[in-house]
Amino acid sequence: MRHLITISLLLLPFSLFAQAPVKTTFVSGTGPNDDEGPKMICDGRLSTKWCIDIPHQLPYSIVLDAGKQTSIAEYGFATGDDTSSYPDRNPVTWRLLGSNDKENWMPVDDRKNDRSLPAEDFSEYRFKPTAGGAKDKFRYFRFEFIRMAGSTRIQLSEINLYDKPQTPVKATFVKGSGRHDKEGAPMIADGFLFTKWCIDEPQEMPYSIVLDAGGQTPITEYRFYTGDDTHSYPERNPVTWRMSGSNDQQNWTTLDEQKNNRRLRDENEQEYRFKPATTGNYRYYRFEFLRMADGTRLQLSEIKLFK
Ligand SMILES: [Ca+2]
Repeated sequence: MRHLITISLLLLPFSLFAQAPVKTTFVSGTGPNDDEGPKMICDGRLSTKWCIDIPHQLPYSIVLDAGKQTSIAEYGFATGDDTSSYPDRNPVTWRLLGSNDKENWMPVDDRKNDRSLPAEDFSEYRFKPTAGGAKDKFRYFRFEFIRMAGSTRIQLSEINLYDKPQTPVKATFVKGSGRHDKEGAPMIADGFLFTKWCIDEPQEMPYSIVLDAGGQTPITEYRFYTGDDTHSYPERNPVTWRMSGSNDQQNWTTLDEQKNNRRLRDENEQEYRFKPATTGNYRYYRFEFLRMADGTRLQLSEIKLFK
């Protein structure tokens, strides 16, 4: 119980700072209106989900009403309550269309075989639309889900529309493990994906990096970017790490812990997004890498923080 109270107190700043989605109402969607029906996709609760498997009705659709004409900077899919057990229900191919009359639809985004959604429960992942109508204003938005990762069953707990993009935090390098040579720790926050931090110094493990957010800033998302040659030199991605926050660089509070997380693939300069389990008002952020896919060699090209 005490643990629960601590967690909810830590989560409190999140609700104050996290960006609110555009208020949408449900118009129509594929599937029966039961307790795992399409209406669950925009009821504002992660604890309810849309979960259907009706192959003859593919592509599955969801139509949302934004209430007024709005351009969408990003949209977010939130995974279900048991996606870690059933990751094959994540959509991989879909379209987003916009309309002002529900008859004429313009393409807003188009994704083919996009495997960004993590095999994690209650995790929101955002997409930036890039199709022809991405910058146009629409009142109605229709999602068409064409293919899922492993089956015809889809599940998502929420779809959120955002009129502003998530805000990156300008973080500067403070210190890190290893020599500060051309593949040294400072390369993790120089803004370039073609420069990387690459280290294999087992005696210095866990490897750590400290970033300065410039002022007390609650972080709601962090992103790892794989190296420029991770495909040729696989198994250097981290699998076990810890993120902590501090205001004096001496007292650190753990914000996120990942154990044996194999989400990072052996591909070059790929982005992976993580939501810390908790957030707080900290200026300094430390990442400690305890284990890599194949032992002790780590490489990452960037770490970015978002508020
Ligand atoms: Ca870099």
